[in-house]
Amino acid sequence: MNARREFFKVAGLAGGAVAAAAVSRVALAALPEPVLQSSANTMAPLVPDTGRPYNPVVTLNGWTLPWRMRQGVKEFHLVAEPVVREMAPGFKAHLWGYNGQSPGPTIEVVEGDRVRIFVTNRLPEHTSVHWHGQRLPNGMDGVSGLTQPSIQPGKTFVYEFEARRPGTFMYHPHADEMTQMAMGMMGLWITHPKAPHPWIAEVQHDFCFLLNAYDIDPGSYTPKIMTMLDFNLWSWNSRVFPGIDSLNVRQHDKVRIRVGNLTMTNHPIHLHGHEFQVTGTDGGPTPPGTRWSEVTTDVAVGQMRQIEFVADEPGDWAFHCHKSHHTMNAMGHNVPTLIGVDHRGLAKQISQLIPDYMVMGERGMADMGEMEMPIPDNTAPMMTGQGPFGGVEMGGMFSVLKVRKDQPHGNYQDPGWYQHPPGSVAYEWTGALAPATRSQSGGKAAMGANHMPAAEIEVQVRKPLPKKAGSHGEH
Ligand SMILES: [Cu+2]
Repeated sequence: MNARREFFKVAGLAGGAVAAAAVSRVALAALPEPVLQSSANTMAPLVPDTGRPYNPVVTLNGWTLPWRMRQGVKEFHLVAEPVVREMAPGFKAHLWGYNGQSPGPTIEVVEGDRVRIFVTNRLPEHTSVHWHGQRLPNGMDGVSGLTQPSIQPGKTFVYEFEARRPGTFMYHPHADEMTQMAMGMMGLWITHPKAPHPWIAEVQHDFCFLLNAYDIDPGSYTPKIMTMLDFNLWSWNSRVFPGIDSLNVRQHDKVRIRVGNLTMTNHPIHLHGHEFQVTGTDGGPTPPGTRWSEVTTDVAVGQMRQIEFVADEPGDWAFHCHKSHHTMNAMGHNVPTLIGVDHRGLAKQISQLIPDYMVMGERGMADMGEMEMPIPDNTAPMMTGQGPFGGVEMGGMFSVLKVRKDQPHGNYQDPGWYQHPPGSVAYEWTGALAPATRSQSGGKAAMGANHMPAAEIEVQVRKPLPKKAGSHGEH
């Protein structure tokens, strides 16, 4: 007996109720089932089985949201909700996101697709979704109060528009933004071209991730939402190194990487071993005549950038934000610079009072990566990660591009560490060291010796300590 007849029997209904029952079934069928994902692994690309074909992207430590086609419309269902995100092995954060993850799943569509997105709010406060960078009717722009009422907890709203231009886009709330973005609510949107496009290359690997940042005290789980600049976790798709998967590609393949920035500062994204071109910006693909080669590109706040290169150099190539504080995890930001300060005597005295006391920093901060320093539960080490030659001493926005001649196409498995050809690795000099000789040149044209100061001047600088809360700055 089918469910519908069962329903009639139980409800004791007949003839006249059929219309009402049919309506409710249609209403129920109108809402696609939300798909949830709680794993922080990089999921295989979602090859489209309905709608127009395209080459799907790979979301680093993320996934693509499945859809259903309904009368020619591509339907998605986003659920805004609290989530637990593993930001690195051993470190979980209590964030807000979509469909079980922060960031939310990547949405992939094709230029010209009609898209309908159901957004259900399971947060404790109202929200909305802004489709960052899209051409759409004003009322679909998702700015709560301005273009729509906000979505109250428990309610579902429907957004519908045509994906008018190809490119890399983002989505995020436009309601209590400071809180909701600090809590991790954001996602990527990729619009593929509907036909071969003269400015959009065919690539064999198409990666994407969002730059995001959190301020989570060591040992705690929830971001401090009032932080504006002094974040302590700089992440890619809410993961920090060594929790960010490597980008594994086949040698001589063309690679595209799409990056969106939803942090509060810019990030100069740097690739080792290759030059790339910026082939797409917020406005979509760039005309080829405007492109030049770079090894670093700055991604400003709220921007999207696409880079492309041929991965022709085999190896394990660092790929990271070039702000060195962004390749570290949570640390005490008030640690003074102690390089050159010998505190051996001091440490001995303090250790008589506090047996576990350790001094760090007088030879640089590399100690942090080496020493087995006890850290609070649920905390990512400040700089860590083991490579084949030792500690990588990195954290935050850092990953590795792995280029291999035998990486199978369509295979994103980590191939392990690079096997260097003999004689191609930097090595220790074990011969005699010649004594240093001082250069005899006093400088010539621009700055002759007679312009030099008479005596050497040694400058000692110490940065002022941050102001205590409640104290007033002097002007
Ligand atoms: Cu950065």
